[in-house]
Amino acid sequence: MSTISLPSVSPPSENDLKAPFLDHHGVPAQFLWPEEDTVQALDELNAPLVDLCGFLRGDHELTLEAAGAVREACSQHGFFQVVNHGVDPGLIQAAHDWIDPFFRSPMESKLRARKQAGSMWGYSSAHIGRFSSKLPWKETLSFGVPASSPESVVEFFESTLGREFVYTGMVYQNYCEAMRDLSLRIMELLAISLGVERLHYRDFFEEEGCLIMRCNWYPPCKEPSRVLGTGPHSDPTSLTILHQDNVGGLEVFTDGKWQKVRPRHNALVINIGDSFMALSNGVYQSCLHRVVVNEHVVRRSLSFFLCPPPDKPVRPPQSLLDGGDQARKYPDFTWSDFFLFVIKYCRADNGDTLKRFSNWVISRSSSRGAEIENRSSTDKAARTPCALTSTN
Ligand SMILES: O=C(O)CCC(=O)C(=O)O
Repeated sequence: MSTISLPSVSPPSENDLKAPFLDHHGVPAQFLWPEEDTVQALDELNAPLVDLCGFLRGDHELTLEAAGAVREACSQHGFFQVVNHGVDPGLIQAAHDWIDPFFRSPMESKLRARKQAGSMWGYSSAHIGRFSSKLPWKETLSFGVPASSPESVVEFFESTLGREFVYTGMVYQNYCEAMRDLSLRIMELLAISLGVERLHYRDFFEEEGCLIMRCNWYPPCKEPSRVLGTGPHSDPTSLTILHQDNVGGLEVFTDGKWQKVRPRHNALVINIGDSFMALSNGVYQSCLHRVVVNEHVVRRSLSFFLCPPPDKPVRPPQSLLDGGDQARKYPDFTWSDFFLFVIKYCRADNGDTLKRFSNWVISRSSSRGAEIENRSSTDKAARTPCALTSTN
């Protein structure tokens, strides 16, 4: 990917912009969550703040120290935060500031970028159209970044939102580039922490790994205790790098309860995703998290997802399989099949996505002999064990 040198321009100020979603009063029934899902978190998560400075400059002792902290956190809950990560704080701020005008623009403008049926890219409000209950109290803008054509980020903004968003596209191209570099370095640290050859995971992701970017916008809600901004889920992807603003709301489930993640402006949140859990043969946990909403102010976050190459088998390195293939926790699968499973047939916030997908792969291979080949949606819908229903 190539970094664009950005001219210095100020984003529109908050006063210049209107926020239609903010006019919401009462909560429509589709947004209400069962009581057991909205149990309040009381404690703050005591997760390590991993200082990457020594690792990034090649200091052996400090790298081992960081790897130790990562191992402990990832074995327990798959969550840690990094500081001194090398990403320009000005770029992170610009990514927040330049997406505000989009979310604050009138709904008709946002709908120009609406996700089309069958696509994951574009604007979505509360997954309406996809699900009809337990809707998340949020709006999102998502796009994919093919490693082979990073300039497609600018193209995406221009073609879906218009010429006035070209600069925003340039900011996001640079942001995704910085996140990609950092995610690959973190793959090295994860390998060290697992005792795997240092470049093993980096090499797996570097050439053809897919990148996904999602900007999250959580409007204030008059009844925050009955809704969720994002329901409990683990990310199906491999690694998430998230920056949350200072409002707070991200929570992680660990030690049998929900725990709050205190926002830290200079830190980036790292979540292990389901497909990395499979790549570590279950040694590392994918992070179960959710987002609660605020009664008074908008909350914003930026999620960057590193995903496996679409068609390479997702399988752990031999060094993590002491007991040979019997020690395998999950079957081989490809990211394209897992992704399809998640977006078409399954609600990630129904829990245990990787297990359900693995069971499906195993039952399919025993009955039909491995790989999913026919990609016609009707055929897939007939074969899947967790088809979308009206209650999803
Ligand atoms: O907004 C957040 O803090 C988390 C967002 C999230 O879980 C996601 O984008 O999958």
